[in-house]
Amino acid sequence: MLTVFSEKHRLRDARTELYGGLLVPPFECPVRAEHVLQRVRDVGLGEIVAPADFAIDAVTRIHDADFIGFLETCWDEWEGAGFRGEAIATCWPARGMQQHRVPHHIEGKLGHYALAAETSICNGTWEAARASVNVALTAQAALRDGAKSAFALCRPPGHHAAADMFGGYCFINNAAVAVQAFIDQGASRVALLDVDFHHGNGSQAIFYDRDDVMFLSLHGDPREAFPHFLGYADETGRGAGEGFNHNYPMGPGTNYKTWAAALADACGKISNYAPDALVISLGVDTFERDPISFFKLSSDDFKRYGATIGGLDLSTLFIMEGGYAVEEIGVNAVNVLEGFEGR
Ligand code: SS9
Ligand code: ZN
Repeated sequence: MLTVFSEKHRLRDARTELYGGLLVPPFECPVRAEHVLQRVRDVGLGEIVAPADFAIDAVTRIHDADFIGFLETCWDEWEGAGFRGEAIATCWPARGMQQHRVPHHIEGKLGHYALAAETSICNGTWEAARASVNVALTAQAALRDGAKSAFALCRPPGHHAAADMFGGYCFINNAAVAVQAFIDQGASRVALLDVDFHHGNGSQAIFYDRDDVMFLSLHGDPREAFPHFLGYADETGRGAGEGFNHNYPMGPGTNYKTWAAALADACGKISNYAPDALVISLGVDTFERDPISFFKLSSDDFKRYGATIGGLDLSTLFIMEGGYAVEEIGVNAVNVLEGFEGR
């Protein structure tokens, strides 16, 4: 399987994450991608290529242009305002306040466009996010050109990013942009399966009204886990999209047996939908030793479920999302790909 990787991911190297009331080194850090790349090399998964440059149009098919403009200029505006730390949102349009007017001051803009406060914006964030979506689009183009599968080693991740919101370590929704590329190239139906520990709130929101994209997510119950305010089982889609959104929230301590039963159900729905392409939001923070999550999958379980996904026999694009046990992230992510290939 082809892997697409950009060195530019390193430009996303924030010093701070607001966690438990402390500013700590971010869980979402550059060494994550290096470990995955090393494992791809070690097992000889296949060719590794750098991304092509894509026009921003592919991104604005999914994201609002004003939001993209904000991401581009946020760091300069923040520095220009005289702040000394990294850019962190501290106030929001909460209940009863104006939701739609975008303030001029960077502090107000941050509150408007942020869905959470853990994700600091720093110099280089925009360039890395731009490179990350180019990685996804390059891998997508390989499928368009006939490849059966490809691995987009994206960093920063994307599934929490909505049309006009960043947060949960995500800025541009790489998977959603890739899904839209398939549709724009003529696909009638695309399935987006999110196996990251966290609910893919951004992806769900983006496709919630649509029947040409089925979104399915297996994740920590939002009553107990980030993003806390979306990801319930009764969120099934709206309008034309009714019946095309499927959430599988699961509680603390969920083991492989329970998780795999949810995956089997999701695969049944995907199979019935008969999509032209399958996109996987591949987060491996379901791992038993992940520092911020509560599922109990072992490294071997990743290989097992890769085989289940391979059994669907669909054109499949893997997009890297989360996974914070950095020592094991390479083995776990590549186990899914090897399982998929029947190795
Ligand atoms: C955990 C706080 C989680 C954000 C997590 C984003 C994961 C992206 N107690 N904060 S895959
Ligand atoms: Zn996650």
